[in-house]
Amino acid sequence: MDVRSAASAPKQEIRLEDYKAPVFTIDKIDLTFRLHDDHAEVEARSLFKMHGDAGGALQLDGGPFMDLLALEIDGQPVPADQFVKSADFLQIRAVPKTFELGIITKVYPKQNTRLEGLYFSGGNFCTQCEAEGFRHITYFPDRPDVLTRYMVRVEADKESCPVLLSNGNPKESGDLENGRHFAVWDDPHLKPSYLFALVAGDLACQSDSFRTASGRHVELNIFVAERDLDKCDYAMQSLKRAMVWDEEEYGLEYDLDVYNIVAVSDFNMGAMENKGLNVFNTKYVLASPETATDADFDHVEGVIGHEYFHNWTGNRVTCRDWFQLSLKEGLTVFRDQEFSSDMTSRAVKRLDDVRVLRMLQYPEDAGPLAHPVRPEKYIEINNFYTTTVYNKGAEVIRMMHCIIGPEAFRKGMDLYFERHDGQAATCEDFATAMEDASGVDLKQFRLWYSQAGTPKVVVRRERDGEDLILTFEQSCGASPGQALKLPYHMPVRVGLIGPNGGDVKGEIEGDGVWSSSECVLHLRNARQSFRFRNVPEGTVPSILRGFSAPVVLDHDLSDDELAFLAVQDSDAFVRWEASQDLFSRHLVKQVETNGVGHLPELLQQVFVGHLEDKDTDPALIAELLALPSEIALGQKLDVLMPERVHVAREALAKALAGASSEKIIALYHSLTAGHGYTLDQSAKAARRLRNMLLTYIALLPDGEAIIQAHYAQADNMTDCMAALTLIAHSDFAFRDQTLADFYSKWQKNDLVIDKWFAVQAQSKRPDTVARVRALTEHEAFTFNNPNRLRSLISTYSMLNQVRFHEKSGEGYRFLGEMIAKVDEINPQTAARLVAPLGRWGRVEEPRRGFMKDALTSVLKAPNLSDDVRELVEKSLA
Ligand code: B3K
Ligand code: ZN
Repeated sequence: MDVRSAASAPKQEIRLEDYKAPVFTIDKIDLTFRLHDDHAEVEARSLFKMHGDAGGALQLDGGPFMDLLALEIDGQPVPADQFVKSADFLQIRAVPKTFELGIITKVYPKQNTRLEGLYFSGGNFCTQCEAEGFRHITYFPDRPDVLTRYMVRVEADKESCPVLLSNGNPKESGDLENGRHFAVWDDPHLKPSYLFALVAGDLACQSDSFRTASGRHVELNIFVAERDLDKCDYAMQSLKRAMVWDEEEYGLEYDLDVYNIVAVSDFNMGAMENKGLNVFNTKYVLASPETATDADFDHVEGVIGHEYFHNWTGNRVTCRDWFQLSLKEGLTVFRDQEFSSDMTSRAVKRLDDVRVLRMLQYPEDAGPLAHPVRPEKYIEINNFYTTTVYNKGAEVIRMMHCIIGPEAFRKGMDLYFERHDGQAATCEDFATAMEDASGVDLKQFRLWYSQAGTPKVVVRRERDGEDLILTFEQSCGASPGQALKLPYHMPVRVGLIGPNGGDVKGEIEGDGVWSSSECVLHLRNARQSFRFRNVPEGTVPSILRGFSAPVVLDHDLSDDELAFLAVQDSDAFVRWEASQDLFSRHLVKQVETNGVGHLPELLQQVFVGHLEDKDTDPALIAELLALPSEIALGQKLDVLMPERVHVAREALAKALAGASSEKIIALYHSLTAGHGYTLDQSAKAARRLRNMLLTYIALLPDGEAIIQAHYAQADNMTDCMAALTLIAHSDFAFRDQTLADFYSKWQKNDLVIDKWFAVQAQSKRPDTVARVRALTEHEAFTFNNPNRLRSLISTYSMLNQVRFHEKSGEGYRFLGEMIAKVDEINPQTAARLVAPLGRWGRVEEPRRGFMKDALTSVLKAPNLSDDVRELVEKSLA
């Protein structure tokens, strides 16, 4: 069946306010999959119970890519005039109160390039059902509030598919005729269809086991292609660490006899938390020192943890409807962030998370695709797996944690599970549990779920005799469909640093509470003041510690005060933020005046102070030394001027490098000595600092030789990529040869070749857009693999500000063409490429016109998907 010819009518908008509970329950479903080379037959038998007056009809969700072979009620075929089938649904005119529904469908996994439903990847059958993939396997009420018990039988050829997996516990297996075999899986837990999974293929397996606190023996398996078996160890260790962590932090144990993870190379996202059978993108499972960077190892640990934590926050308690997505995603991101903080460095992890939020979520919240953490309407739900739902959603949970405190938060989690285990719940249910456990009123706080946009907070100081008064003003700009915003309840963590660098306390007048050396101020009004009594002259406030609320802060600290905080603050976030603010202030001035001025003494002093700091974690020093990214600087300008930002930032980096070259090189070499490769935190931190120093060394006259040596001597991918990134930016004579050598060395390893594409897409060289276009013709490039598309096209358009915003408009035209092309193959992944073109409001003509032209040209593509159409239309509005 031709995938494109089956296009259905455009989808209608779905609204939260229209939610209606299902009028039936399903006691159980028995599924049989008969997998064949060119198709699969799926037999589904479900026990329905209708409640109330449903008018006697039953409507099931379906999809345009499957054939209906049989339809029965209680064993009797349903006559053709008793049902209607469209591309998207199946309606049976009249059904009894209770009945068994039998359906046989035929699907075509090898033709499924959308990677949703049942598809084929790297020689294996696998599924992706969240959010609405199950309806492409069989007709079913494919909504998260229909929970049922699944029994699954898989039949396939024994030689090509020796491994047969589904959710739950293994029940039975055996041989069949004609070289085929079967396996039966029984999942005792109720679950919605989006958590269904099946995998069948020829996979190797790394096994281990875990004993839960209450004594359950759990078999742990990671299934990968045979050639990747040596790269699963870190994922397995991470899984065991996650299991221990959830027991210790939340008292949550695993609840099946097996935990299976399968890694596939063609996957639309990072991973999927299917009950007992996680399916992962290989990127978040496979890691070895030769092929993965330290950041890759951290991501593996984070995503393994994330999917594991979903077993409770997502699976045991799931979402009532997709508007509640952040109920599971925001909460689970918060949990994985905390897990990673405990496993690595809390301070540095927080900076990483804040950076991601500002780089991806803030632009979303400020642009045409802005939506609340709990959206109110959507056309294509897959478009709402956004950084707002995930990352801002996690910040919302973090703020609750800060407002009610860790003990009450844990009590609230316990209460949430006590009340909602086995149910489909709402964000409101979660907030209520937190409120009931803490006794804190979170009514106003709930605005974080319903209002879109990043609030701005302006803080000003006043002295009144011995007292310091901080006055805060909060506001939030209009966003699509929301002109006016009400003030939020936001927690602002504040410390006071006395003139000698020590903490100062001053009794607060206003809604704030001290705990040890800092306090939490509760902002609830548009304008609110707090008086701190008896604060010594020269005290500097340290505001928004730990980035306690996802806002844009505008303060009145002087450059000298920022420099003081950058060195003295005990809060790592404010230290880093103060350094960044200091650099940004200078750079924004340079951009606005198109200046190439001198290096201010103060900036150099702060930079040298960081270089000479022997007391701080080297990973944090690395971040303190980093200049704000071009994207972060761009956000500080009313009108984005990408070239000026690039030139000003390069000039400052070069000046800083030049002024401290000896110190930089000495520190670089001191970190080299005696460090054999290990994955210890201290070794990772040393590599982070050393590789940060290398970015400055690249700007020195003798930098080329050091970088060449760094590359040649690298015994791990972290060091190798640090050098290769700089080489790809450079005019070094050995540039092209190095890239060619890297390619031939790694051409059989897809994840490493993704890095090779990404490093070229990130290059700031003026010829980048032409090279990126040429790379789409490279033998290793394919439009069918989402990782490859992201490594080249998303890296270029989302991370390379100056080269994407080429004045010629070529970057925009290229992206527009790519979106249309990818949409023919994989609409979900195509839709994820759209956002950069929607940011035309931040640039001036001619760029603005070119961006809109690129969007308009996408709309002209024949058979455009609902996924892409929804985002492009909103982006043009
Ligand atoms: N829950 C999945 C995401 C599914 C996306 C569907 N388009 C991964 C995760 O957040 O863990
Ligand atoms: Zn998730």
